[in-house]
Amino acid sequence: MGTVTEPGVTAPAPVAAAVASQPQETIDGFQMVIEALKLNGLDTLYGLPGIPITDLTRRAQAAGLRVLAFRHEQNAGYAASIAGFLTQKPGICLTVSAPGFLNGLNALAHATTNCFPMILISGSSEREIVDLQQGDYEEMDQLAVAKPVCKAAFRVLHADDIGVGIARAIRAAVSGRPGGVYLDLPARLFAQSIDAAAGRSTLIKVVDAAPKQIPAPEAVKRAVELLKGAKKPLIVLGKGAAYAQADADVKALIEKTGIPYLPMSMAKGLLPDTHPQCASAARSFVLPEADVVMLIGARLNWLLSHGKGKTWGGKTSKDWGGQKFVQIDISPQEADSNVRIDAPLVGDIGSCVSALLAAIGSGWTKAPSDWTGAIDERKTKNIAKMAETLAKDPSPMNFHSALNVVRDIVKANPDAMLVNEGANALDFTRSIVDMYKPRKRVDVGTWGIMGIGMGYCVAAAVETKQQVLAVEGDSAFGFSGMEVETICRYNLPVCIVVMNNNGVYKGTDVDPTGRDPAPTVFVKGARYDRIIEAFGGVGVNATTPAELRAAIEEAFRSRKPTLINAVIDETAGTESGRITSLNPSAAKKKA
Ligand code: ADP
Ligand code: TPW
Ligand code: MG
Repeated sequence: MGTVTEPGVTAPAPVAAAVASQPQETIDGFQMVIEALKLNGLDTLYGLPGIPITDLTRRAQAAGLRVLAFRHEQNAGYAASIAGFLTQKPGICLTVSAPGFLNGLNALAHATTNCFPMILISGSSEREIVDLQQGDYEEMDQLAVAKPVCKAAFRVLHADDIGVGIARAIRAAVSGRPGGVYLDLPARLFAQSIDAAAGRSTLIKVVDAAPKQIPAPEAVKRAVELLKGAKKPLIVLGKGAAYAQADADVKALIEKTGIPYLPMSMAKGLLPDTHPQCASAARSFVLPEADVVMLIGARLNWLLSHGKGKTWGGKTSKDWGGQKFVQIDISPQEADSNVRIDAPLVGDIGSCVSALLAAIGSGWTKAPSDWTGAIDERKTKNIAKMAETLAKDPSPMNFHSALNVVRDIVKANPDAMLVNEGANALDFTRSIVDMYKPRKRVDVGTWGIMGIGMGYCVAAAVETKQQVLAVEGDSAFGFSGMEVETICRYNLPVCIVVMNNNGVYKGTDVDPTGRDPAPTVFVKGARYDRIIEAFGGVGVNATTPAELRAAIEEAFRSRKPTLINAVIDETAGTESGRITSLNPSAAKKKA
C-alpha cells in the first residue's frame, strides 16, 4: 500500500519497491474492484455514474460486467435489492458520494428491513478532509450515516484490502439473515496502483458465503410434537421461504402433512395459489380459528397483526388469540418478538424443512378433515362471491374489471414476473391475481414502500430474462416513472399498467377552501402512456377490459417496452386500501 503523494497518485508499494529497477505490471483500485466482483460471480451493477465512480462503470462494462445505468440512484438501489432476493447473491448498487449515496440509502434500508442481500457501493471524498470537516467536494461521513440502516458497513482505504472488503461485504449480506451492506470506497482508492501479481493475490473468492444452518434435533422434535397435537393447524409462508429456494421440500411438507397454508404477499406462488390447501380465500377464518401455526420465513410484524388481537381471535386489539406457534427462521432473535413462540426452529429454511420431513416420516396423520372441510366451505363461498364481482363490466373500469384481465394474463403466462405497488392497486392485485410459480411476485414489501416499481422491473427483466408485468397505482408509478427511459434504453420486456384513478387512493378529494387541488389528487385524465412514447416505447390508453387485454397481450407477444394507461373509476378505491385502520384518524374515531 502506498503513501499518497498527490491526489490520485501513489508512491510505489513496499512489494514494488523491492523490484523497482525492473518494469512491472501494476493494477489500480478500479481494476481490483472489478476483479474482486467478477471472481465472486457478481456480474451485474445497478448504478448511476459520476465522480469518483464513472470510470468504474465504464471499465466494468468493458470487462464484461452488465452495467445498468439509472436516472436516479433510489431506483438502482431498489433494483439491486430485488436482484438479491431473486438470486440469493447480493445485488450491487453503485453510486457517487454524498447526494448519490443518500439517494441509494433508502433502498439499502429497504433491503435490510426486507432481509434481501444487497451491497451499496459508494464512492466517497478524501478521509483527511472529511474528518476535519474542511468542506471537500460532496463531503459526508457516509460510513457513519449508513450504519443505522444496514446490517454491516465497511470502508477500504488501500487497494490491497479491496479483496477483503468485498469478501466481508458479501458474507455480511448473504449469511444468516440477509440484509443490506454498505461498502465505502474513497476516490483515492480507485487510483492507487499496486503490483499486479501481489494485488491479485489478495483477492478472495468467498467459499460457502451463506453456510447452511442446521436446526438442533431437540428443536425439530419440539416442533413436530406441537404439530402432531394440533386440531386446527396452519402454515404461514413468508418471503423468507420464497427467498430460501427450498421449493420442493416446502411443497412436500405441506402436502405430506395436509396442513392448510397462507402465503404472504411475496410467497404467493411458492405453491400455486390454486392449490387445494391454499387458505388465502379464507384468511379471516383461518387466522382466528387455528390452534397451532407454523411460520416459515414470516415475521409476526404488522402484516400479521403482531400475532394477536382481533385478527387472531383475541378479544381486544392487544389480546392473544390462544394460538401456539412454531417459527422457522434463520435469525435466533426473531422468536418472541411479538407473542410467545412455543417451538422456535432456528436454521435455514431448507435444512429446517428437510429435518421436519425426516422427523415426520411416512406415518403422519393428515390435518383433521373437519378443519380442512370448514376452510374449503369458506373458500368456495368467497371464491364464488369474487367471481361474481370479477364478471361485472362497469364503465368506467374499476380495479376488479381491470384486474380480472391481469388475472387471466398471469394464468396464461405463469413464468412472467409481476411487479406491484400502490394502495388499492396493490391490495386488489394481491387478492385477485393468482400466482403459479415461486418468486414471480415482487412488491412493496415490509414497509409498504412506494417507489420500488421501475427499479424492480429492470432487475426482474435482467435477472430472470422473463417478461415483466408491472401493476402500478398512478401515485406509486410517479416515484420511479423516469426509469421508463431506462427500460426503453435497455429494450427490456416490461409492460407497465398504470391503474389511473386520478390520485392517491381516489381522485375525488377537493380542497375545502377551493384554492388548490386536494393533496391526494393529480391532473385529471392524465395520459401516462405518452411518457413512454417519448423514448420510443409503446403507449396505449385503455378504457375497457378488452382494450387492456389486447394491449397486454400485444406487449407480451412483442416483448417491447409498453406502458398502458388503464383508466379506472376515480371513485373506486378506498382510503389507504386495506390498511385504513392504521390511519390515525381511523384510530381516533375508534377510541
Ligand atoms: P413476510 O413479509 O413475507 O411475512 P418477512 O420479511 O416478515 O416475511 O420474514 C422473512 C423472514 O425470513 C425473516 O425473519 C428472515 O430472518 C427469514 N429468512 C430469510 N431467509 C431465510 C432463510 N434462508 N432461512 C430461514 N429464514 C430466513
Ligand atoms: C415512500 C404513502 C401509501 S400508498 C400511496 C402512498 C403515497 C399511493 C397510493 O396511490 P396509488 O394507488 O399508487 O395511486 P391507488 O390505487 O390506491 O390509487 N411515500 C412512500 N411510501 C408510502 N407508502 C407512502 C409515501 C402511500
Ligand atoms: Mg391511484
